[in-house]
Amino acid sequence: MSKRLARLALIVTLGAAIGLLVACGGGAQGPSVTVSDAWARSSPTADGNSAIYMTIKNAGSEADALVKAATSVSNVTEIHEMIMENQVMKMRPVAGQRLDIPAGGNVELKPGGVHLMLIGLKQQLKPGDKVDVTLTFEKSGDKTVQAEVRALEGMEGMQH
Ligand SMILES: [Cu+2]
Repeated sequence: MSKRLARLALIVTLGAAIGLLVACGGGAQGPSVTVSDAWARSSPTADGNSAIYMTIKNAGSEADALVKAATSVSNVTEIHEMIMENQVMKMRPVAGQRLDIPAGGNVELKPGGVHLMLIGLKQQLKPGDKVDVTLTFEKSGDKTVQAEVRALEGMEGMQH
């Protein structure tokens, strides 16, 4: 290789390295998902069902989706939503068990809205207890968060 070619090769290599640094340093690529204020509804008995609520925030530039949830305290965990049917609020599994978390968005799981349904409790959930929830996101992968058990005051007769 001539001296001149060698210098050219070096410049090209440096250029590529700088380009890579810029691409990685941007930080705005892809989704950036964080979960806050996760809590579980207390249960009066050691069997039956319960629900978990939380806020999922995506500060990134790309949408993500919650595609699965699991806990150690229930046999099954499903993503549910509430719908109005003949003037009655009903819940049903979210289509395809896929909850979109839009880029720059905030998705709130709360009583009367979208929730994680704990089906077939293995133990009673008492206020103050902690429940580990593993959330699987389409792009961000698995995230485990801790939900604190709280009583759902004033809504005893209402499910979820
Ligand atoms: Cu439900």
